[in-house]
Parts: sequence; C-alpha cells; structure tokens
Amino acid sequence: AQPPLNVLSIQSWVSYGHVGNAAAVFPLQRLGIEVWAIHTVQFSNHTGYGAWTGAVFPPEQIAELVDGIEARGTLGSCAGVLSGYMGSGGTVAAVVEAVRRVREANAGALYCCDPVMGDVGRGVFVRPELPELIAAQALTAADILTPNQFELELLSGREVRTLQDALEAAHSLRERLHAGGPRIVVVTSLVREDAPEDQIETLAVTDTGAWLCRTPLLPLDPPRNGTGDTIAALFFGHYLQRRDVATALSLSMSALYGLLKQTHEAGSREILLVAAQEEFGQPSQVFDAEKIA
Ligand code: PXL
Repeated sequence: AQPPLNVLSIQSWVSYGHVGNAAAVFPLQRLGIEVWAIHTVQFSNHTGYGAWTGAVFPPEQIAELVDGIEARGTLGSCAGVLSGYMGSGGTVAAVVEAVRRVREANAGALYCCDPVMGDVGRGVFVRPELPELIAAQALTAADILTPNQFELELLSGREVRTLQDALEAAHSLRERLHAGGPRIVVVTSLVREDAPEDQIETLAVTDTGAWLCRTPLLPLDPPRNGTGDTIAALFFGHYLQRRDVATALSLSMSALYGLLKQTHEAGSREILLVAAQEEFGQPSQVFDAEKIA
C-alpha cells in the first residue's frame, strides 16, 4: 500500500461548528489524506454570528510549529500546503514562509491558497489590511487559487457579470500565480446574468482550458459559512490524488451539493460535515464538469 498523502493546512479553528480547519481537516481525512493542521486563530464560532470569543494566534507560532514538524524529519513528505482564513496581517508572510520551507524540502509540493476575504452580501469580513497583503504576497506563491466571486472581483479589480467576465478575471489572476506550477484558478459561488437562475456554478481555469460544474442552487439563507473552506479542501485533495482538474472539480462539487442538500433539509445553520461524510468519498449524485474553453 502507498503511504498516505500529507497536507499542511493553515487556517482558522472554531470550537463550535464548521469553518476553516474545522471545515477542511475532516473532509481531507475522509479522502485518506493525513492533515497537519496549524490554526491561525482559535474562536468559539465563526464570525458570521457577529459575536465570538477566543484569540488570534501570533504569526510567529506558525514558524514555531513548522520548526517542530521539520524536527521530526517529515517536511519532505508534505505533498501540499492549504491556507485559508488568516487572523492578522503578519499571518500572510508566515504562511508564505511555511510554503517556502515545504518547497525547500519537497520541490514538488503544491500550495493551494483560498484567499478568504469576504463574500457577496457580507462584504469584506477579515481585517482590512488582509486583502492587500494576500494579493501582494500569497498570490505569487500559490499554485492553486480558490476565490469566490466576490474575492475574484476584489483581487482582479474587475466586475464579473457574465461568463466571459469570469473567464477574463480568472485568467488575469492565473497569470500572477507561482511560475512553474500548474497555475489553476477555481472560482466558487459563481452566479452570473447569462446562466440559469436556479443553478450555481464553479469555474476552473488552467493554461489548457476552462471547466464549469453546475449544481442546483439551494435556497440557503444566509449562505452557510465554511462552504468555501470545504470546497477548497476537497478540490485540493482530489487534485493532489489525481492531478486532473475536471475530475477534481466534479467530485468536489458533487460532494458539496450532497453536503448542502442535507444541511438544507435539516435546516441547520452549520454545514452538516459529520452527518454528510459519506458524500466526500462517494457523492450520491455526480455532476460532471463541462469543458467550455
Ligand atoms: O468560511 C470562512 C471563515 C473562516 N474562518 C472563520 C470565519 C469564516 C467566515 O465567517 O469566521 C473564523
């Protein structure tokens, strides 16, 4: 048997509910991946509730934990780094430094950056200095970038209303990613004027083409926090295992739909990550990714 893939996941932790590492670690584990989790913050719950307790960890702790992992002699077996919600401005440089150290130990390791900044409706929900720092420091280190539509617009400085807009904006970001890597941009929660109103789409753009995966739009109000964190984890996990964008997109979005369908049916404010776990490896309904360019 092959040893499992190892992924270093640097993002938020919440005690109650599922966002950040609490939305990413378990789905990756269900794919058979070992997760080395580093938490950027430890909060009682996600910030969408408007109130929470807990603390932002100092960015130095990230390097300290990477030191400890490196001292186990295992950094070279790290297949990839996944980052999400950053607690403070200093976290960005600390994550990029962790990526540099992992690549030094394993030149083939990939970095998937989920540029968590905000969402349509809520606007920017991270500290105000973060979008600039992520754009300036994290983007150029990333092999895979997974913005939602709001983050795509913010990072590209373009308004996205049509599929053509989304493709152009995604390509403009793709050109800023880590040279020499696969340079993949995955746009989540795409709702555009020129698509059926009852669908939601995820768009993947690479140097060889573009793929669209369409799933039924569920009437979840408010949109469930953590959804994007689980998509990034699943897409990255499937991509690391198969190195095929269309399959990774189809499998991750199919699982996501199953997860959100159960969440909707139960009327849960939190995504039902544990109850819907069978979806991660074997989605009950498979939505194909269509090659569109
Ligand atoms: O889903 C993004 C996210 C991650 N981590 C924390 C959050 C949110 C969004 O609300 O509050 C702590």
